[in-house]
Amino acid sequence: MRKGTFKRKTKETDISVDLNLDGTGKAEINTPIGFLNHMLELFSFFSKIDLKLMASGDVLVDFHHTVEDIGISIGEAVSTALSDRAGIHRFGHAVTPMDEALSQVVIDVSGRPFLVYRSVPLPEKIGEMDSELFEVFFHAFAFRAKLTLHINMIYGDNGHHIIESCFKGLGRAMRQAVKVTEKDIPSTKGVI
Ligand SMILES: [Mn+2]
Repeated sequence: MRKGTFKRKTKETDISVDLNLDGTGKAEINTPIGFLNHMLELFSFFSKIDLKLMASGDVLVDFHHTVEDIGISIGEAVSTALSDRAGIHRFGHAVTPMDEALSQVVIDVSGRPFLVYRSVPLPEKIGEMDSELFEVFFHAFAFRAKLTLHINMIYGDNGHHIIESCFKGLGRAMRQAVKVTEKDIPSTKGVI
């Protein structure tokens, strides 16, 4: 079982993550941001990554610190769980509809942190969450998990649907990318 744990306590946030890449998609998510809880439960379900996340933070300022630090913490735990990344499929992709919305998510667990984020126009807030924070989350996650992540929103009208298709897609793409399908480290360099 490939497991990762990460704890981070600062003056702004207090976060702990326990995850299992070889899980069944069991989520226990407890953050002060309802919409993010909903998104991370979907991510866990579709990735089959068991995810236990406890987070509190200075949400009276705004959600920025908490969202960013949750992205950092999940990314770090994923990186720990992947260890030397031997045997992983490495690539994953998903085109995911949610009613009228469609998004494309592509992952390369490359060891090279990168985010391409192409958004369609979103409402200023989804739930209580500022829409600009989704990019903050995906950036923190990709950079700490050390993977290349492309989030390409293709179209959609409803902000909830558009973002939900992205998080489901992230889960589906991660499931493929971290699955053990190879014998060796999947790079011609021999190192990821
Ligand atoms: Mn929903």
